[in-house]
Amino acid sequence: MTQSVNLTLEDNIAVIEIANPPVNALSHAVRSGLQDAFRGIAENDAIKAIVVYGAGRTFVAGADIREFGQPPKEPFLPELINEIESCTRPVIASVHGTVLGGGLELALGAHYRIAAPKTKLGLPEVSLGLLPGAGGTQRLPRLVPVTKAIDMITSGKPVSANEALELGLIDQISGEDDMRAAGLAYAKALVKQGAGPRPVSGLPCNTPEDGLFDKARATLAKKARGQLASQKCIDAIEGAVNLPFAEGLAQERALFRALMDSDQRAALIHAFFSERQVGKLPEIKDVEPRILENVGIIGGGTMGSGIATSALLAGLTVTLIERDAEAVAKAEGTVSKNLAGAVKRGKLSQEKFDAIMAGHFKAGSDYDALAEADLVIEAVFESMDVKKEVFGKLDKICKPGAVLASNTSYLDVDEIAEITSRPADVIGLHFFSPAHVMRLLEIVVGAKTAPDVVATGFALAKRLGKIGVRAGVCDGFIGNRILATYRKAIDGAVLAGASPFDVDRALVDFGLAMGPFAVSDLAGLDIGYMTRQRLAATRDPREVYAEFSDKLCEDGHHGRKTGRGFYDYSGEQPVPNDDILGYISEERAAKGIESRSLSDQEIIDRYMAAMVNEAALVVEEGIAQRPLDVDVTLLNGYGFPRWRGGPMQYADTVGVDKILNDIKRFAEEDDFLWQPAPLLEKLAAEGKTFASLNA
Ligand code: 3H9
Repeated sequence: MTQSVNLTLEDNIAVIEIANPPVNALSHAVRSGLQDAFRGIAENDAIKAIVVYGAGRTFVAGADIREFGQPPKEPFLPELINEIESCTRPVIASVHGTVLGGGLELALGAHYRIAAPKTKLGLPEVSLGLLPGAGGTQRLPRLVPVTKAIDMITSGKPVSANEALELGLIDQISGEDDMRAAGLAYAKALVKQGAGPRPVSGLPCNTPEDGLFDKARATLAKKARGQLASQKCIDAIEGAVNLPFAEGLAQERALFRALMDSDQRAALIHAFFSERQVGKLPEIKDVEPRILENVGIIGGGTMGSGIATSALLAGLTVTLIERDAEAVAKAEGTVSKNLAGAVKRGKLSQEKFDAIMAGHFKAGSDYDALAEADLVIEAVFESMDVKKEVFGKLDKICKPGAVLASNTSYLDVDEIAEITSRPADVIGLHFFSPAHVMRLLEIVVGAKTAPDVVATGFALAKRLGKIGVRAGVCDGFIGNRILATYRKAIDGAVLAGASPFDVDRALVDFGLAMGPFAVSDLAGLDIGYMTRQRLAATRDPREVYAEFSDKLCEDGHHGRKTGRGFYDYSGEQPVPNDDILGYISEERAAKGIESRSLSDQEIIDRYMAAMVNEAALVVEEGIAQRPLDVDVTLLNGYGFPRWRGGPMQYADTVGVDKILNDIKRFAEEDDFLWQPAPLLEKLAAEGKTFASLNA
């Protein structure tokens, strides 16, 4: 046995504790320890039953993901679980916390299951590009209806202890949280009843409704577009229904191994660890964040109201400031509507909603109400003059130590900070719309921002359930700066001969949630227009500037909000606005460009090369601390397909040298836009990956 597995005996019951903090993952040491424990038990006839439980905050949250990608070491989990299931005395899994993946599979290999009331049980492997590979796809549909097994395995979403009990996934909910004691009491009762082993593998598989698998495959082809794992999950579950247990298990294993070798698995696990790594910065290690209870928000438009909603849902007190009574009423209405939506979706109780509206949320037009705020987030019109006016006022009113934040998405946070007498307290907090839904928060650190203000930004992100990414000051920070460049590349593809609709389709097929032109319509074409106007004076004359978006905007078409942009929204479904093709061909003619046909692959290559190249500059300049910060930003704020892991992971997957060669190829057409980033050239020359810079 190992230190991470401890065996004790009590009244002829063997009690096995798994102690591998933080989440009792089934590392090699844990698997070996469990095997030793069960082999010892097999030789001791005096033992009447076995209880397995987890020390600390949870039972087992799965296989040890850190071991993935390394050569597997025996004992392998599927065989170990089979060995446990074949134990001749009853085995009881006494579980609490998050019983996930291999953890639930281990519990399914036990003969009886008892859970603490707040336990969550699930098989989230699909979100790591895998399927449950230790019997989960075979044992689960033997206990719960096949539809439910499909739902749990392909969504990865856990069920509550109550639902698990109703489904027959567990046998009991314990009356106490001490799972050693609860497991022992259950074991003693079973021994007293003379209950024997009850292997799930010996049960017949539940029978699915006709056509269930085909229906599930078709649904997932849309819902989980491009993802390998969800389709393979269905194959494995179908095996549970059609094959004897051992054969189904062998098929599950083969499917699991194939997924383990896939780029999607590597990308999704990269995303998992990057999101946990992104907030770990030397700058804030051991730095206490400032107190954060009362939040002030200036501006009650879509963004300000969204931020207010997010803060209120996290239990913070919010004071929102708007210009006049009419704007105040409008903002109150938006926040209340957002919160009512949360009640409807079961994210907020009606009592909490009432309490928020009665006391935790105030809106008015007097800045003095912000005197006691711990943090004020400005979300007013994106203009430096307007922002400076707001920060001048905040400087006079806010208490010493209050954090003063701007939600600007492009502007110079240092310039804003300098208007105040306390630049160390000023930070950028760039939320993404809708702010109560989107998970990304860019935390923009100015030249003088104090470390505890940075730590407060990260503490806020955590409190709001968001992922905070540290960004440096530049036009557009990490995300919008990269977006501006890849947007130029695809505008270039359109000028060269593709239509905006070709571009959107190719990139949606590549895995983006929406095509970039459809996204512009959603955001409002006037937003990008204003940014381009702001930067017009500094534009390099060598840039081939695409004008068709500006023309559309100047003609009054601002996208969805005006009913027309790149697409026409007057019908039930958006349809391409073919008028745009006229603007584009006029522009091509004026610029002397002969239109040619571009393959989908070329569109994707241009898009990705521009994204990776700008990202390399962003990393090189320290705007993003590491490549992983770029990946987390693009994954959580820009609809980049999670199963591709982000642009830097993508570059590592296809090869940094391939991206560099693409850039050189495109430079033959436009050598101003396509200038390789020195970091990209260096990595390619040294045969290194972006991931090598993450450590
Ligand atoms: C599987 O089981 C395959 C099997 O079917 C077949 C095998 C043959 N391994 O998220 P947190 C670390 S696939 C290693 O911040 P929370 C995590 O990196 C697995 N490490 O806490 C972090 O480390 P650090 C299926 C893991 O309370 C620390 O634990 N299971 C693992 O917000 C705390 O994590 C899953 O997919 C792991 N399995 O959330 C579950 N899990 O402190 C994945 C976590 O150094 N895990 N760590 O940054 C989760 O969903 C969440 O971590 C959990 C806790 C809900 C458990």
